[in-house]
Amino acid sequence: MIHEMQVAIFDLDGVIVDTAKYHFLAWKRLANSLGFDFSEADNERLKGVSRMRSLEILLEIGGLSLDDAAKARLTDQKNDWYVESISRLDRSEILPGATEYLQRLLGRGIKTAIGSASKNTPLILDRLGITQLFDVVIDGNSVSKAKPDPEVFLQAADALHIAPEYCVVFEDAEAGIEAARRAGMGSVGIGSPGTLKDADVVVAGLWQLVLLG
Ligand code: B16
Ligand code: MG
Repeated sequence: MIHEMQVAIFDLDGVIVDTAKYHFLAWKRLANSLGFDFSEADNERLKGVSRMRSLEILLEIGGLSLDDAAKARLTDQKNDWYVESISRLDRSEILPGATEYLQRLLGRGIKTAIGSASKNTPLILDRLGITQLFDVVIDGNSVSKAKPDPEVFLQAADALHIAPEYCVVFEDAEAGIEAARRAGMGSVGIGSPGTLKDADVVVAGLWQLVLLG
């Protein structure tokens, strides 16, 4: 049975704003400081992935193996550089159609939520000036299991007291689409149908949904 959407849950990076480029610059700077290079293609592997797991992938690329204390120092360093760049974010970096689509949903009485892996979510929403467009924000500060685990999306549904089958997740990463499926929610992939083949619907960006009305 197909249910009409009552809650729209949005991933942040890649759906509302493209912070991947700033993650990339910080990870590349870290790799370079460790004596190896890190390409944009490598960065694709980090999208939607938690901070510590991202470092582990980066170290794998550089052929390095470090203890937990050293890894914690490196993730802190990367995050300091990343926060430095996102502190300069402004509204012009909101992805096309995101604000319009959120306003449309709220006008129709549909609840909105953020379901992101990023611990920097509050800062990013604040810099973009869109915190008030979300009824609930669930992010890396409140979840213990990373996508494809459904925890982040289930917490959002729970906070809004709506059953998962009435929720739809908007995601740019395969792991996020898988998390939506495991949560028992519908999914809209943001990106290419080739990569997001398990999504119920795929669009190039939220602007396409604004066009459809
Ligand atoms: P932070 P999303 C994810 O955001 C990013 O795609 C991923 O590259 C990043 O490592 C992760 O957040 C954690 O971010 O280091 O800021 O806590 O796509 O889940 O909105
Ligand atoms: Mg994402």
